[in-house]
Amino acid sequence: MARVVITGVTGQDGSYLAERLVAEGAEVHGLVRASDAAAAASDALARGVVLHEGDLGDEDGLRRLVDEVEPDEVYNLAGISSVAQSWREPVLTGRLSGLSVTVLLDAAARLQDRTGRRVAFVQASSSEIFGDAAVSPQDESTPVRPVSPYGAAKAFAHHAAAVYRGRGLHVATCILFNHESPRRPTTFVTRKITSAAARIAREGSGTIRLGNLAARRDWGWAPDYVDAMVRAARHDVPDDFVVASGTTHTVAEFAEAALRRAGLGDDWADHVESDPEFFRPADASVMVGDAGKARRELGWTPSVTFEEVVGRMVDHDLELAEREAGA
Ligand code: GDR
Repeated sequence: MARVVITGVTGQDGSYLAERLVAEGAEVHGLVRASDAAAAASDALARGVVLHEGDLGDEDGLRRLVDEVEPDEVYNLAGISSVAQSWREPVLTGRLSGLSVTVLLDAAARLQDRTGRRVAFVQASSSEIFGDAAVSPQDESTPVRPVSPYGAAKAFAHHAAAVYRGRGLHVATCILFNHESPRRPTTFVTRKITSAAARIAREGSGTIRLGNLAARRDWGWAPDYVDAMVRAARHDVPDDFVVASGTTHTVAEFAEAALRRAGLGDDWADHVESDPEFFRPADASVMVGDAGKARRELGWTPSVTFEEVVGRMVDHDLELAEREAGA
């Protein structure tokens, strides 16, 4: 039975990944912050995850976790995941999403040396490492040139992963483009839109205040991206893999699709406003990934289209709004 450590187990990807690995019969250990521990405990019990309270900023604690569990696979999904937040807390972002990755990589490499067993490590890398890329679509050879503190932290971690791969650790990076689900918090634009669309549909009026409506992103379905990470961990050759749908849409198009799904099709534009408050100091204008390498080498394919991602999220939020109204 595989023993697995997941950092960020309470997040969108971590929870899907934990469910999948538990269903496969793996022994899954998850790192949770003290502040999330109580809430996570009830969920984790249902998911069959062994929780370990800890913090990415605590180097000794991270090393102890790896030493004690002696995992076959480590999935590093924890960190500050919001680009917008990284502009407010750049130093913390660098520490948690950048430096702490080195601690985990180093602990995994030492474990491998000590036990002589392969330790597979997957780093959740990000399309944000490419910044405002000069080429489109972006692939594994696109220059790393971030434009946000989050992107810089992820770029550091991405390079650190390659360093430890060179040292003999089985490190794969999945360069994840945006991936969504009903488990997304509303701090991200997709869920902000779908939850607002459901509220507007329910109340009959209202607007969604957004930032840059022209930003183009490559939005996929989160469980598909988790599947890519598992494939990367178990692939013979540790490598970098872009994980993306290959299609790109503007924020305005996402809003239109969501409002249409919620039954507000014809006058969808009346429900959307652009507000300078939500613009970022710098933001990539077009992101779209070429996942050809993941398709060829990992046999990975995305299974859910853009329209269906939007549809599933809106349907979930309509149901939620209905339940809350009835409560
Ligand atoms: P992103 O996701 O920054 O790409 O990072 P987010 O959903 O926050 O933004 C996507 C795009 O939408 C624009 N935008 C807004 N964003 C937010 N949050 N709120 C708004 O009101 C709004 N209006 C427009 C943004 O400027 C941006 O262009 C996500 C995270 O999951 C990262 O962890 C991950 O690494 C990357 O995707 C790939």
